[in-house]
Amino acid sequence: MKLVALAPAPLSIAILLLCLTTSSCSRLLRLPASKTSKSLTKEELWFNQTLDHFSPYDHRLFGQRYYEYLDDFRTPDGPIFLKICGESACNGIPNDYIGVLAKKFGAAVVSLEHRYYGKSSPFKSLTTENLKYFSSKQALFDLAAFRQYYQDSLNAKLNRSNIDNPWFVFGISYSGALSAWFRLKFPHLTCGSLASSAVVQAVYNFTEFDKQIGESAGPECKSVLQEITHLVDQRLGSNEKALKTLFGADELKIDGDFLYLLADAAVTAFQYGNPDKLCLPLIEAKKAGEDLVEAYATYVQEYYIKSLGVSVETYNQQHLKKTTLSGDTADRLWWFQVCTEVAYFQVAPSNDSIRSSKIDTRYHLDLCKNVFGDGIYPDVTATNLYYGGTRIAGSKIIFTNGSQDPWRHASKQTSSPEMPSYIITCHNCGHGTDMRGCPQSPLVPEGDAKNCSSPDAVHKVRQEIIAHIDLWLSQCRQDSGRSSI
Ligand SMILES: *[C@@H]1O[C@H](CO)[C@@H](O)[C@H](O)[C@H]1NC(C)=O
Ligand SMILES: *[C@@H]1O[C@H](CO)[C@@H](O)[C@H](O)[C@H]1NC(C)=O
Ligand SMILES: *[C@@H]1O[C@H](CO)[C@@H](O)[C@H](O)[C@H]1NC(C)=O
Ligand SMILES: *[C@@H]1O[C@H](CO)[C@@H](O)[C@H](O)[C@H]1NC(C)=O
Ligand SMILES: *[C@@H]1O[C@H](CO)[C@@H](O)[C@H](O)[C@H]1NC(C)=O
Ligand SMILES: CC(=O)N[C@H]1CO[C@H](CO)[C@@H](O)[C@@H]1O
Repeated sequence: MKLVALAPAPLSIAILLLCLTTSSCSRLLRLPASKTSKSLTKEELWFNQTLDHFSPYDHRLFGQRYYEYLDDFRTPDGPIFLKICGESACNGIPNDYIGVLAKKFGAAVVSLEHRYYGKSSPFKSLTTENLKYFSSKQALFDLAAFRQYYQDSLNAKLNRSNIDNPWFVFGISYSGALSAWFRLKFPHLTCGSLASSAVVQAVYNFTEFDKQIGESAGPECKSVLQEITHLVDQRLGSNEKALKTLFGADELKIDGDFLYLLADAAVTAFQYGNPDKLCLPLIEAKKAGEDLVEAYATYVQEYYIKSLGVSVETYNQQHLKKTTLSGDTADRLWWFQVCTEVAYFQVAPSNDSIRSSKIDTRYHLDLCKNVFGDGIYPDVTATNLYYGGTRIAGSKIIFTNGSQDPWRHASKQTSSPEMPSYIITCHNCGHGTDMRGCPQSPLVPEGDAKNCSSPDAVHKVRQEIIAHIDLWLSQCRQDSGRSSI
């Protein structure tokens, strides 16, 4: 399963910008965004970014896309919230709980597209050779450079220099890890960090992922899912063609790709807060003595493919090999990050697994080699050496996780001084529930939590988030007050 990269739902309401140059308006007039709007802004802005932050000889630049949302900004000294974009095209600033926080704190919200994703590709072709500047380390440096650029341009508009607004960084999932790592590596550039469902620990054989699916499903649903896996493995041996056709997945010639699609389709229900969409019909089918593989195919086709809009092609290694910029490049790009830095190989545990045992370490390594070439495999030890994994030695970072989310086992789930960690526990609390509410697919505006099975569990953690942002922003203001005297 990918991380949070759900295809953003089509945006129904475009926000009309009246303020063409921000310098010309102090309180930044804009049409009020509709309450049901799914994004705060979609107006893209551009910034010239350094291609290689780690070479003194290479001065090439590339265009990086970003967004700003200033409706609630308390000029001139309100905080600036840097919402980090992760492993997908960044088509705007989604109107999740950050919109509520911006209003509360009088904050500006800015968001930078991750290098290589969406329109921020430095190259016209994504060959393995061209991906050599594609890493979380470069991405963190991008954020630091952008933060400086944005502060300077804001100061220029406000006719001042050498003044810093208090900054705070936010991210969910991989960008949640970037949010924690940004505070770790550049503590002077942000007052604090919210790291929501932040996968800070690179994991090679990520067997806990599948195990969590079993726990999130509960015994009854789990056993049906295991029975389906068993039947699928059998039919793959006896009648492969009919089986793949049943799932609309004829194009997946490599069995591992096909089995990965089937595993992911189930994962999605738990990761994004829709467990009943999967489990209720399967348990019904089991009770009625119906063909379980057919019942599962209905779920995959009707829900995963049609309703969520996930494309079968996503799993096809032939598709992952495409280096052109046309279409959605995020699949290839995320696999590159998996295959070089973070792994999170979702291999079947040796005992009691939900997914097919054919989804093993070898499958993942073969994929990395087939898609990117010889010598491409993830060095998770180096990644954890660089960032510290769950032993990250940061400060002023809030970690949050959803109880049903398989990714939480790559996150920091225990509190330590200066780094509180919260688990939001409820039946449909998944990936990024604190920011996104329930369910997260489709995205609910302002991260509405009322359809979480325990809205109260979400509210409690949100109160903690607000308290920490408040405290750390005020400490930051005191410090900068002192240093400027
Ligand atoms: C980025 O660089 C291009 C080419 O040098 C230049 O035309 C453009 O104005 C620059 N953009 C910004 C935002 O600095
Ligand atoms: C900034 O300073 C310039 C030159 O002193 C002045 O013309 C301009 O009106 C000022 N702008 C603002 C927003 O104060
Ligand atoms: C991952 O699992 C494979 C297959 O079970 C095993 O050979 C390998 O040693 C494991 N690697 C790590 C780092 O745990
Ligand atoms: C395998 O899983 C089953 C079901 O959870 C459990 O009862 C059994 O003890 C496990 N066996 C081993 C060797 O861990
Ligand atoms: C909450 O659930 C109700 C009933 O299923 C549904 O009508 C409503 O649209 C949901 N609201 C949100 C914000 O998802
Ligand atoms: C802070 C917190 O809630 N920590 C809990 C996170 O979840 C693990 C189990 O997965 C518990 O052991 C921790 O107490």
